[in-house]
Amino acid sequence: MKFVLRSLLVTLLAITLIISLVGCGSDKDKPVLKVYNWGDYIDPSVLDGFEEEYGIKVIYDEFATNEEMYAKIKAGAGDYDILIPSDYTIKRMIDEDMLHKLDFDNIPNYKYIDSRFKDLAYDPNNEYSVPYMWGTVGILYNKKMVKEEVNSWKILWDKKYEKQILMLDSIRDSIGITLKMLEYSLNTKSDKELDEAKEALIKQKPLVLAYVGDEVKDKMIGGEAALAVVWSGDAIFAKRENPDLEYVIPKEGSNLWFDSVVIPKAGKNKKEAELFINYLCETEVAYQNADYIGYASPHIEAVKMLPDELITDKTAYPDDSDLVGSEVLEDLAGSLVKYDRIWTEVKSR
Ligand code: N2P
Repeated sequence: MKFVLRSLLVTLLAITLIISLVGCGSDKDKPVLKVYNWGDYIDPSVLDGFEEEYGIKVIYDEFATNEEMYAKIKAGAGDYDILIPSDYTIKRMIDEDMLHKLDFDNIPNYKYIDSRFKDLAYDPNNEYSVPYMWGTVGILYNKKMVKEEVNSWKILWDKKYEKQILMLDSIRDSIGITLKMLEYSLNTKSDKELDEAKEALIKQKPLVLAYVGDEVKDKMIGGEAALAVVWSGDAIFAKRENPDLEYVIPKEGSNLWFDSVVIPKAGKNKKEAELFINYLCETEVAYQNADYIGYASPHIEAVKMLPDELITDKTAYPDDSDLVGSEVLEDLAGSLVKYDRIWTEVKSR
């Protein structure tokens, strides 16, 4: 009897041990990192690499615009540890005390970031953000469908291209390029200029096939439209798939943008977040990521490793002369409601 009891106890102990060992190895006990990034904006193997190297589970979600991301965080609806917003939205989040200052001792690879991308106006002393990618907004067009020279935003108002035009479903991008078409600043707060932009967008609407997000790439690759407003890296991606496509920054100038990695106060894992930022800035990782997504990297060493055909392509890496007249978006603070009203009105027509 004693023997039976003892072997029963031993078996029980062994089972408990096995359960706890298996439990340790399972995902539920791993530290986690919640990342919120733009759609199609990372090489998935970068995330796998981070999980493997550090044993940290990455929970990854995507947004389509800065405004969508901001609204979610502001509403307390996402406890993300990492966000990758654009310049003007980072400024707004700093002003509203939504971001942690970064501990750069934990991000030694920050040294690889080109100083051209440090201390920019949205984060003047570079305390809150680490540059991720940069680029422009421009027109992607299909040379088989558009036979004339494309050099002005005005072509997006040409009736010849009725229902062959794709606009971005993004308030600052679409109002911004309309303001540039009218030769105004894309940061204007002037009621008169904004009124003109609204009228122009309403006039353009019958020519627009759709207001789109990431699907713009597939639509242009598939030849579904002749002209589209796109972000430069998406143009690189689409041009790789369809050689009939070409990208241009119109002569009136455009939006020059910077997307940077930040740590929101809403998150719970600042240490893991800084580890992740440092990982993104490892040369091999930054190279692999930039090569995969096509967007321009601010990482000096990674850029050196990229294929010649990418770094000599002005779509991704424009010269200063291509950027004449281009502006960086600024946070509009109280004047944002004017833009909101315009966009609501245009979309509801
Ligand atoms: C990629 C998103 C690009 C970000 N789909 C433009 N700032």
